[in-house]
This record gives sequence, C-alpha cells and structure tokens, in this order.
Amino acid sequence: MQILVVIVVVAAIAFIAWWFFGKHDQGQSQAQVKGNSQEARITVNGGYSPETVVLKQGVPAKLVFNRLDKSNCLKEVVFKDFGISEELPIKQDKVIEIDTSKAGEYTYACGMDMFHGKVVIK
Ligand SMILES: [Cu+2]
Repeated sequence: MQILVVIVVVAAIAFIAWWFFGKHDQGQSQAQVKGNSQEARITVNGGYSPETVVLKQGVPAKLVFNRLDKSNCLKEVVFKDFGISEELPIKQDKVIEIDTSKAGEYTYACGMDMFHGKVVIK
C-alpha cells in the first residue's frame, strides 16, 4: 500500500515538473523550411496552437491556419503589423503569407483582439 502512495506522489511531482519546465509543443514551433519557402501550421481552437511560430528571416513564409473553433470570435485573424486581416473558414486550410524581410516579434489576434498569437522572425 505504502509503495503505491510513493508511486502516485512521484508521478504527480514528475507531472508538475514537466508542466512547468518541460517543452510543450503547444507553445512554440519552428516553421519547416523547404527549398526557398517555409511553412507552419496553426490550429485555431479556443486560441492559436502553437501560440508562437518561429520563422527564418528572408525565407518567404506561409502560415496555414485551420480553424476548428466554430465561435465567431476566432473567425477573423488580424496581423496588424502586416496589414493583414483574413477570414478563416471552418476546417479548411487558409494560407496567409508573411513577409519575413524584417526580423522581430509580431503579434496577431482574433478580430476582437481577445486571442493572441505571435510570429518571431529571426
Ligand atoms: Cu475574438
């Protein structure tokens, strides 16, 4: 019985440690570079996943959004810094091209500025 308690406690600690210090793929991902272009997929479902996409500077980039969330809130995606505002169809790939000529961190949001994601160009 005692050994069982120890196992449960160790598992709980391991889970908490993973939660705080582990690398979550939810958080950040690097776009895949293929030849002279790069692509990253973003799932829209109660927010943007991954929240942050890292792009290589100078390589033309495509962000492929796929919205699973039916709420009106996430219908529109707005990249203020790039002057982009697009509607995302449900369960369909929507490609948004990003100009990667300037390094920096650029946030984007839903049409109501409630959910946020980030593009890092470096
Ligand atoms: Cu919204």
